[in-house]
Amino acid sequence: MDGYNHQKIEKKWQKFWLREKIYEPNFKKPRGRGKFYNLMMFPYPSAEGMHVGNVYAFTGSDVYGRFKRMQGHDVFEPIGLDGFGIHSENYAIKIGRHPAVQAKISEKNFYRQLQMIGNSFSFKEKLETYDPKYYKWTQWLFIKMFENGLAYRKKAEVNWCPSCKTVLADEQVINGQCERCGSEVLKKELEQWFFKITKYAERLLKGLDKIDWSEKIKIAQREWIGKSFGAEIEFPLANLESSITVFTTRPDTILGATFLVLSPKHEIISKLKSKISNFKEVEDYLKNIQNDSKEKTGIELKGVMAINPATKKEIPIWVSNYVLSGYGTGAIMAVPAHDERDAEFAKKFNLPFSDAPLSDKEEIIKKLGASKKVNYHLRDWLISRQRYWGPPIPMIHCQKCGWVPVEEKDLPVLLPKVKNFRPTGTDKSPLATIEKFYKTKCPKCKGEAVRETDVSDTFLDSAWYYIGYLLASQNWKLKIKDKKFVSLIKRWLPVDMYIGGAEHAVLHLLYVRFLAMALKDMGVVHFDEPMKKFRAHGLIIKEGAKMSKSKGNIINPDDYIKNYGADVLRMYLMFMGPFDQGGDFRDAGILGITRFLNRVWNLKSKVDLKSKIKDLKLETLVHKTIKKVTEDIENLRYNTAISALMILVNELERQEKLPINYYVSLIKLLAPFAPHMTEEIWHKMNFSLLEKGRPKSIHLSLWPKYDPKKIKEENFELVVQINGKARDKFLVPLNLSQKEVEELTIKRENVRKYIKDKEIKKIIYISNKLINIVI
Ligand code: ANZ
Ligand code: ZN
Repeated sequence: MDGYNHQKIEKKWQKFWLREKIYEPNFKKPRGRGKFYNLMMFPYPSAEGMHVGNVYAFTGSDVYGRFKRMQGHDVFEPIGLDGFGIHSENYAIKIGRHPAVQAKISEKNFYRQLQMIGNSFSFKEKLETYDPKYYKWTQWLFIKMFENGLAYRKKAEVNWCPSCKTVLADEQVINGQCERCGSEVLKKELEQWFFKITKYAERLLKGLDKIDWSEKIKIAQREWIGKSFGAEIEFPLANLESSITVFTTRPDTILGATFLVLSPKHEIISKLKSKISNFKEVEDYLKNIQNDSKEKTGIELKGVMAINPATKKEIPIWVSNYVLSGYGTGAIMAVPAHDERDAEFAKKFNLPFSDAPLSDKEEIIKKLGASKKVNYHLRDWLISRQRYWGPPIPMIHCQKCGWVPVEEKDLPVLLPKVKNFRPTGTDKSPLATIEKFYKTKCPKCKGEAVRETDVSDTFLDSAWYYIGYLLASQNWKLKIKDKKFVSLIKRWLPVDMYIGGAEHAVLHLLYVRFLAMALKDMGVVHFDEPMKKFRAHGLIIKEGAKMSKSKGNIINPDDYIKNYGADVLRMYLMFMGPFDQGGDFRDAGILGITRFLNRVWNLKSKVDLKSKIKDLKLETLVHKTIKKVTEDIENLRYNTAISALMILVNELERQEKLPINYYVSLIKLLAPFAPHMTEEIWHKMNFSLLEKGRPKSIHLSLWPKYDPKKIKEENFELVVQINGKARDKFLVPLNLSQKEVEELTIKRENVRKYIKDKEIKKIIYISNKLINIVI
């Protein structure tokens, strides 16, 4: 570009924005049209630095934030690092550097890159989850959860990743594999800390109806919560006083229930010990059971029978690994004729099928005296991790007083810097080997006590960081419960727009909602839903292939920014496709964007202050472009917004002289995508003189408005006749197909009330004029 040195110019404006605090909101009194909290999922700082996928997500979020700012909102767009956790720690282990040392190195690199991409971040409020100032509050939250009965310990069969050497929450096991490292996850029986997310199952489900979130995320959460309606039915045991209760969603199939199946953990098994004739074999089976085995195994409890309460017939009782202990009652009635899993099991063990008819659902429940029952698949959130790189769980165990939380004045419980930070592979974290750390006094009785040595799940760090940024805005001087802070929360939360990856659907995005609900019940926040709007972004591939180190096709954003500039990279990324769908990164596309920005830059030489040309066609195009870009950005259709700008530039280039306001509109519409170049033009051309308040930055100037009168309507008034009588008329875009016009017409209430359920015999359409429906 003529006289455009992107390396120099981009740096210059980045410094200017910081120095002039262009992107720092007024926390006390939001300006203009009020606050707009524009949040993007913060990255975990991998050592390789920022991935182009991060740049893509962050740019997409930033375009929206810049747009809102120019629409007059006081935008808060913070950034930080989700630096605690297994991922960062695994990398540190791999290269043999202490995670705390590595964190500082990655941090520096990340902030350098985050600076380079030219986002309108409020850098003053940045935070890192491994900063004691931050995790003090992560620990405080844990204690609040404990005090409110939402954190508890239980012994349970939990997921164990043999490679990460720690337990994992259910959400962190994807198709039986560790979400972090991909290893096959095993089961282990351990006593651990859990958060009672199940208490909020119904609220988490209901809340989905009132938030504006990507539909796929809502679907995933609904499925994960897994509400099902059914009944608990009692099956008496033959010749015994006891019974087995099953949970079924199909009580209507009960006539076909030919046997019962218990989970291997079912307590009745040991209670029936003296009645079970093959108890020794049963015990052997239970001992050797492979929980992670995909194959259905099982054994019959011989010597005992259950009675089907509907048929009164005696049916056998089996134990099998396909019945889960944590769901329903841990016992099922097997209906091989209607249930595939039961059928598979029945075939394998030669158990009877029955072709009995279905019963009436409601009636059978009444007749059997069974109770209706709602179940959720959601399990409590396993919070403990047997790892080093996380916030120590702030609990103390005392022989006399049991579990006692650390006192608030003693927070944070600092993570000690230890040489041997590697996971031990036992069910204890490395902190359990450090006497100086775990030996302590009981806060209650002052007697000898020991600290919890596990750390908490990284997902707890990220479940409240949107509040953390507000703590950072007050230099960490306020406490969460301070009146002043509570009013800051009221002023700035919930988050208005949240953008991030869909892979977090039932992880972070579920936890963050749960924690907000818990905090609301504790009186800390005033909302149930922390993010009013969430949009998932798409993913980027390179020349048709997934990016990976082994393929050597990783895109390093640094190189592109250096060679082409952040503006070009940003704009290219946004132009690749609809933001929610990602796209295919091709170098050839980069050159197209470079040329385009070049043309915008060169156009400024045609700007004429005195130009009086009145070109109606051009004026219409400018107004239409404003309308289109405005609507497209609002809906994250950045690619089509950019296309519209390209069309406008083509037209503007044809002019000999350019009216100044057309050019100003163009660069304003372009500003969210190419923030540096447009800022340079804004200053070079002194455009601030044209605007009230003389904004110091194009990014504080006002978004262009279009005049609806100047956009010639491309509609016509369609006359609707029914059996030849005019019954309705409405505006329809010109040149639709007959089918499209028919569809619009049939939907009209005015039309429907005539048609009702009568058959349509014929439709006659006179293009761009009239439609006649014959009934
Ligand atoms: C008889 C039946 C007949 C069933 C039929 C289904 C279909 P949801 O809640 O939708 O996942 N079930 C109940 N508890 C179970 C457990 N602990 N482990 C494994 N399976 C269990 O499905 C509930 C259904 O899953 C229940 O309804 C039960 O099988 C089974 F044609 O009962 B059904
Ligand atoms: Zn004590």
